[in-house]
Amino acid sequence: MSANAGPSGHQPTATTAQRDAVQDSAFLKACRREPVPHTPVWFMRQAGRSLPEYRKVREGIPMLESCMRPELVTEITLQPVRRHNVDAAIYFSDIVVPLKAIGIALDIKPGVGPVVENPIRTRADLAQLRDLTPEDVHYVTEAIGLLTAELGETPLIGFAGAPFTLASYLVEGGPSRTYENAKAIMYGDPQLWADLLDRLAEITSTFLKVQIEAGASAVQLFDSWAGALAPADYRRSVMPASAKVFEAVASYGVPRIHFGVGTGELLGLMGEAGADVVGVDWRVPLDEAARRVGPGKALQGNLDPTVLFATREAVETKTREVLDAAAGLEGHIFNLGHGVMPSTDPDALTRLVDYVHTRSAR
Ligand code: 1CP
Repeated sequence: MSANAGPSGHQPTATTAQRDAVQDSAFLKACRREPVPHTPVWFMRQAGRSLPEYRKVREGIPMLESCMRPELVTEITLQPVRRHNVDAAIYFSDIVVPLKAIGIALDIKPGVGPVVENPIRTRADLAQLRDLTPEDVHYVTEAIGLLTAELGETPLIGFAGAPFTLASYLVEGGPSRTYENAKAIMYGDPQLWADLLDRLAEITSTFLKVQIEAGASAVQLFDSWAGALAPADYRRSVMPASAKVFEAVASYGVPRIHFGVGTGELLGLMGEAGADVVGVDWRVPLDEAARRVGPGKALQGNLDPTVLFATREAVETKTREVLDAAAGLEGHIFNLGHGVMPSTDPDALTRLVDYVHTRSAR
């Protein structure tokens, strides 16, 4: 336990000195586009997946249940911080946790992903989407209290799924490559679509507020599958709901990161939606991404996650390419262009953090 676990069994919380140190961290400075001692680095999906110590503590515990156990969440979130020396932790949970918390019948199937029992396809189905209250996710507040005390000077990133990506699971009933049912509603019944995304924006806003109020010092909105949309459709049918989420948490003053895969054509709009930091996948070099996003935003990314399967020399060469492309940016947070792949060698990640830190030291 940390030194500041309360005297009489009170839940530990971060001290003022810890909170100041977090604000001074390279990660938050880069998000705010301030000078940094080195380029900060963390990895999407760094918790879980590739780590043997993760598989060990998860043994026999279903994914959604593990998200509801504060001590376990704390341990899993800390594992990559201990092992890799990353500059930020990401809260261990899943984008469908708030949907489960309001009573939607869904499960996360190993090797598949989220599966929804009664997909939402009609106006009557919208009744499944009641408002989320902080009490519905009390375990998140508890876990973040424990975590911020343990993390000390390392910032914690909270996250949520963006309305479109959540809708893709709810409408399709599970993972999809084409989103035909979701797009059928988007094109064919724009009012039902707008109402669905608006409900999801409310739920997502509350979920992020809970995490910020509990101590998360940045948030990331994952619109992982937005790259399936043409810019005009994104602007008309998706961006208003994501903008509503960013606006809902604006007053907290914590950096807001916006990420999607295959979003080269959407980068400008994803910044416009209200993000402070735009996440970029590996398809667009960061200097070009900066031109598309425009001034006033930091960028996060963007090493191809499969590069980690190549030789050490190749990893270093590709990492230098990312750092060089980012050299003129106002703020850069090094990350992969999408999540860590489960079969990645954890030592390759540790070496990568060290390489980015050394190479970018100023
Ligand atoms: O980043 C971290 O280390 C924290 C953990 C985390 C995050 C940020 C998990 C745990 N899920 C997520 C977000 C998430 N979940 C996203 C956005 C990020 C991304 O694009 O990678 C998405 C799209 C999901 C949905 C989801 N949950 C999938 C993808 C399915 C598909 O459509 O291809 C999967 C496989 C899950 C299950 C899941 N979530 C997390 C873990 C460790 C697992 C695997 C659990 C298991 O099978 O036991």
